[in-house]
Amino acid sequence: MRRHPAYDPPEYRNWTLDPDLLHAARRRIEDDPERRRVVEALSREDLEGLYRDLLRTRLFDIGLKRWVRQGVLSKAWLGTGEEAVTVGSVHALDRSLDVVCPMIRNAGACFMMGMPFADLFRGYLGTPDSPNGGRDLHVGDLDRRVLQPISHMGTNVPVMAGVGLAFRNRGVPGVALTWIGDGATKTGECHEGLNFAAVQSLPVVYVLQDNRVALGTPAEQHGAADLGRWGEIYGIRTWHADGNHVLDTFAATRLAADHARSGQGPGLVVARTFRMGGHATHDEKEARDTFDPELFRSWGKRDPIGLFEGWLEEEGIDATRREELEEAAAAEIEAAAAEALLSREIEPDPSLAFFEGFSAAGVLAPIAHRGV
Ligand SMILES: Cc1ncc(C[n+]2csc(CCOP(=O)(O)OP(=O)(O)O)c2C)c(N)n1
Ligand SMILES: [Mg+2]
Repeated sequence: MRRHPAYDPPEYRNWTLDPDLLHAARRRIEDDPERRRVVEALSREDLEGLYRDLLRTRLFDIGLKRWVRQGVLSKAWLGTGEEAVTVGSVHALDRSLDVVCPMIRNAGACFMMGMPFADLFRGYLGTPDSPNGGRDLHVGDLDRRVLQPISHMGTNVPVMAGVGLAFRNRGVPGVALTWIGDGATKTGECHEGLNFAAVQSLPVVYVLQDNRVALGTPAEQHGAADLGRWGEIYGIRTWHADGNHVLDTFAATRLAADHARSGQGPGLVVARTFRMGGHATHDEKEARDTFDPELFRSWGKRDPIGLFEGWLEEEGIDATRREELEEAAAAEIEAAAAEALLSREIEPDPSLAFFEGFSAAGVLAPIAHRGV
């Protein structure tokens, strides 16, 4: 993809493909018969779809970062370098049936489930026409099977166990999927939710997005030194994934989702990755000061988009076709950002200041009428 020197991490600016990394990515799929079967079933259209969504996820983040630089926003939470975790796992789902609850670093899941980009930008702007009326930058849309998270880490884990329970009780063959940060693994809610999902054998997929940091605390210091065998504690079947390899995350999540959908209980995908920036745009320097520069260097070589371009080249999806897809994605995001900015003209309804809480029936109605 075209690099964006003003917004990209320095490691991405003059990015070139390391053939050894591409070779290792191939081996990872080819040496595992189950993953190989899942990846070989992908059509050219599917591969282009994965690429398009990687680009859209990166370009959406760049759009937000530009707004921060321009003073439109005070900060933004980005997923730079972690895009393949979100894109691979959402593509592994049945998007007409399954429900996701994306954390802030998984914002790409919202548009992959069908939410308009302009609405995601409006969520950040807090305009009255944003999906939650401007109340929170976390957004969702139950009609599009996206459950809006709250800011409190770990709370999505039991909530999605509840969605899985609803699926089972109503005889709907859906899967509930959410992501868990390495830091969030330390919350009580996370523990309770995983335990409940496991003992009830619920159709839930948890994707552990292990970027080895929580805010400014490295995983070794917050007590998550090795999460590789974490699922065993709960008796949850685990698939390990290279979180910078979109096809590996896709294949691992598809296997976990098949397992959960067939009634065998929850699945855990442990995806190792790295945050190529700060917790948000305000502390990028702190992240650079916290981590060994070698980590940025080695993970920078593993840009999930660049690596997948190497794969696509070998599949005959050449630079000309990739540029077409990129131009379309960039135009789409550009138009959505411009559209969302217009929403700043809308006067908020003063009665929103006296908001008295949701009625339970109101919140549950959209999911109830879909038989979830
Ligand atoms: C219960 C709770 N405690 C603290 C916070 C403040 N907080 C927000 S994000 C974050 C770190 C999250 O780390 P991790 O789960 O690894 O996710 P990442 O940001 O790395 O994607 C913290 C401590 C919070 N939102 N909720
Ligand atoms: Mg983390």
